[in-house]
Amino acid sequence: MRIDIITIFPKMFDAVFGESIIKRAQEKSKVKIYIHNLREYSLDKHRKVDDRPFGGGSGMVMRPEPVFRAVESILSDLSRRAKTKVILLSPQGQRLDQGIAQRLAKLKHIILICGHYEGVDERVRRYLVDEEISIGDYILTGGELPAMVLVDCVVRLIPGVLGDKNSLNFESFQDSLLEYPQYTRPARFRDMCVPKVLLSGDHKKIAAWRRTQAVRITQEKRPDLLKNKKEV
Ligand code: 9D3
Repeated sequence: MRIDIITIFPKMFDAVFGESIIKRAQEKSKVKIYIHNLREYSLDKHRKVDDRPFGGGSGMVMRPEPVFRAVESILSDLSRRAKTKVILLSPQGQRLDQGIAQRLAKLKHIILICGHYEGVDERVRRYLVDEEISIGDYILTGGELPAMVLVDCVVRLIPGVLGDKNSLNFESFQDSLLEYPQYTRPARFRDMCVPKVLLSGDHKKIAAWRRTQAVRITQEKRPDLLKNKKEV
């Protein structure tokens, strides 16, 4: 998969994409991530990327020209536009969830536009963007953190990024449950003991216990996650 990110803060991505699983996924050529500085696509003499809103009002609006030029330049690099989606990170978007991540993970190429200021010129939304995505109902200062969240959850779904264990679990019921209680050594810590079943060596019993616990915890903490599920 190829991911292009258009942003006015390119340095924000270095730490997140330069570590851990995303770093390894790039090294293994499972994903290629390109960060583009929006300012470099501005034809304005001061490389301005924002301007005052027509009709007045507070705040600034992202100008269409640099955004269109950035997307067009990325697309012209490529032989074809197949399985490419242009995505705007915006508070108006559909809320990111695991289903959206799974759908995006099947694409060849995504282009992410990080919104800023009070918003982007509506023509970007209407004529350039295929899809708008939000990461939740709270107000952030821009689309950069949401873009990193989206990349993180999509990249881990690309086959070969995590290893085979994950791909077997793909879209399974287990994925919509919260985690069962986990323990590690020692078996007894300050008089607090690990549940006996986990020390029993009976793998069937352990699996059954974990499943029951996962369902119980999900029912208690996030009953909404179980609502659309039939099999328990
Ligand atoms: C206070 C300004 N708001 C007026 C209605 C609009 C607004 C514009 C831009 C609010 C936040 C932002 C910056 N946020 C994003 O670009 C963003 C975002 C978010 O704030 N929350 C969750 N997901 C996302 S995706 C992009």
